[in-house]
Amino acid sequence: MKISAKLLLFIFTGGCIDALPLSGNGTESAIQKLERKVDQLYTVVSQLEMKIMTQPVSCPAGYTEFQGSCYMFVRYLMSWDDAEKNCQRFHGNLVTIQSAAEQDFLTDYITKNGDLYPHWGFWTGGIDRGANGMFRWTKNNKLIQNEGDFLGWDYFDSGTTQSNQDCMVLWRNRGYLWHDLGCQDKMHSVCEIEK
Ligand SMILES: [Ca+2]
Repeated sequence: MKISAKLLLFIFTGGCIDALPLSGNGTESAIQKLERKVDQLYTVVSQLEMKIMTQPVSCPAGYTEFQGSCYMFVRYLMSWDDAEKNCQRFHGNLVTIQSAAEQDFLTDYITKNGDLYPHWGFWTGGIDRGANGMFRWTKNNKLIQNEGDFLGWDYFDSGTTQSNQDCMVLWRNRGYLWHDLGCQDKMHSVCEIEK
């Protein structure tokens, strides 16, 4: 009996405990050793979990990281619907722009890489189809005019309520501020995988 119990503990500990006293106080000591080993393993697992959680975001191929989100700038010209389908194929949606910093990142990236994107407009995820002037983000259907929302509209353009212009574009000639446009027009686009 004593030999098989020892063998069992040897197997459980992966051979870490060489000689196990198996009676009286000695048996308690072997169990305590095992408990310590388990505690050590829990510590190692927690440290590994922490390491994984604090790793910087790594974006899929074709995407660029900014503040934890991933962005893909699409050169091929498509209608708004095709552009959104294309983003979904790559696990994202057309971009939601929630801060001045995000707007600046997009503008800077497009400006720096202008040679790759000769067209004057980029589709975003803003759309007001069926509710004129009430733009929402396609990713989560969230209304864009809630209190505190960042708004990047070009207020010199009065066209945001035209009924045939339902899709939001970043317009180069207006510093990439937001404009509404007919959704069938063919534009570059920006996909985003949000953090
Ligand atoms: Ca965003």
